[in-house]
Amino acid sequence: MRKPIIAGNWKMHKTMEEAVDFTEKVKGMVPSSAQVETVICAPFLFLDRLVNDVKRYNVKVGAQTMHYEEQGAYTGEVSPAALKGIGVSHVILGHSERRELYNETDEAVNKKVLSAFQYGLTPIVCVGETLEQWENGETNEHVKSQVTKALQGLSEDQVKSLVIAYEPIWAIGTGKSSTADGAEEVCGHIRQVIESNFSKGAADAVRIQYGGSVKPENIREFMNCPNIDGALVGGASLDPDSFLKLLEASA
Ligand code: G2H
Repeated sequence: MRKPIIAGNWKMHKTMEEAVDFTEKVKGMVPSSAQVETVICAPFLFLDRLVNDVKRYNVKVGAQTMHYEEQGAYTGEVSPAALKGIGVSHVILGHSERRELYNETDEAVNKKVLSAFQYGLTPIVCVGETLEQWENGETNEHVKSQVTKALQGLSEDQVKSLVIAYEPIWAIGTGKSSTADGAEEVCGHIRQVIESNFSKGAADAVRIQYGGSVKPENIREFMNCPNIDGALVGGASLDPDSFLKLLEASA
């Protein structure tokens, strides 16, 4: 049995005051960690405060990206060691916005995934196709390539413990979500890729989230799919009531 995982991806939203207000409203209301794993992926600036505010309340805190080196002359970057040092547990890697807007390559994503494991962080590895690839029927091929490259060099145990987020780019922040059947088919394909690249054990254990315009009204459709183990949620994770509804629907 794979435990559902719901991760809020706040992207570049909220001030510190708003972040603290959010955690005040949700803490104490979050379902038990035995039912659902809850993660908030916030901008770097709020992480230290959030870790301290929510650590007793079944909520884990994640970053939205990181550098793969431990330290060095990389102006503006944040290292995995620094994240681990303040109690961050998860990190989103290879989000399509990072790939598109900041030229993050499959090779860089792979380096970051390897580095995250080195520092004890759980990667949430994002993959997904563009509208054009979807329309041309290239989804499976593209996603297979992204998964294969991102997980190169990992051990079977590492694959078992990570999270993959399937996010069709055309569904991100557009209000246009994939159908549950469509998402299920691609998530099943991702599991097959893991099985052929690693093992059946790894494929059965790895958790795969769907992401792209998930909201309280549609999350159950996705959570009912056998190959979907949770959601990576942007817009609908910003409001405390909406975030709590997403958790309730997944517990
Ligand atoms: C996809 C998702 C969160 P949204 O980027 O990663 O955002 O739920 O706003 O589509």
